Amino acid sequence: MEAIDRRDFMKSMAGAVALASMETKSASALELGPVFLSTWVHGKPANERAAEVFKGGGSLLDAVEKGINVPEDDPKVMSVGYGGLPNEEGEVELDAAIMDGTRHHAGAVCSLHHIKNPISVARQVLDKTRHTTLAGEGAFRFALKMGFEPMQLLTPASLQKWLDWKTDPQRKTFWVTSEVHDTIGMVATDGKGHVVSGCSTSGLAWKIPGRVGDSPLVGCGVYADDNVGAASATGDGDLMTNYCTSISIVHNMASGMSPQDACIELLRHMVKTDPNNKNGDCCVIAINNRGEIGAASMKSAYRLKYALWMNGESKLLDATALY
Ligand code: SD4
Repeated sequence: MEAIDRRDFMKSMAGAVALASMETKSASALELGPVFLSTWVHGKPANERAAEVFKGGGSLLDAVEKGINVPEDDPKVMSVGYGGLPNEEGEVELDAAIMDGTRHHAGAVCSLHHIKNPISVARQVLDKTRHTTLAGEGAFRFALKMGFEPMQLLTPASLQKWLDWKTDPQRKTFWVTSEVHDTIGMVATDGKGHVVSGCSTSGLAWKIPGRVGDSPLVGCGVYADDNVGAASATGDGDLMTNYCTSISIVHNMASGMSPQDACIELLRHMVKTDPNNKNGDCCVIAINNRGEIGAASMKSAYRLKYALWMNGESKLLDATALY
């Protein structure tokens, strides 16, 4: 019998182990399938569209982009895209970002006007440029160059709301109502370890022109890293930007926490640094690269309803609230 060289033996063992782990990985990937997790009630049709695009052969980025287009196109959703509530001068300014966990790269647009699908413009920034973020007039001109049609984003309903606000002597400048929800954040996996995060919003109603919230900022409204997972956020972006919520959650997951614990830990940290943050409108969602999910709100008075699409089932659920 031929003597087995120790090195050859070790090599073939390593090969067998690698093969076995590949088989395990593909078996669990087959079981898992894609997962889409989005913020608020309008996240449900967005997830359903995303799942449809993915099943039809689109990439995970295509799926998240097209899913987010659904509330952007819907004038009844008054916090995203067409029909989103305007800034204090009555102009709709949109923010969006999309991040690819494989390339570890995002595309983003801030204060974009007259274009109803900022997430698709952000996707073009990601795919067609070496930049990450375009803002204001530059973002608008870029969108025109990419073939997007300019349009009036105010609807009769959003114009009326702005007029009501404008003529109210008691009006507040930074105001998120508890009824008109809100930014769409979506995190997703293909079930094989790839993750994407996307976010699109008209921002806080009646904001000061030029104000940029957390949604289009990498690490705040979006973060995705295939090595760990992805996160997104909705709520008071002026507060949450200071905590880089999405990257903090992904880092919490990288240290071994489940997505749910990672979300809670971020909110706890916010309160530890300033107890007043207990009153903040803060909601977060997360997914890891194994398809486990998390969703949490700071307070029950601003509790996140989130949408989950998994195994062909589309659901709406209430997130845990810390206070
Ligand atoms: C912003 N985070 O512009 C967004 C708005 C939002 O729930 O999500 N509202 O601050």
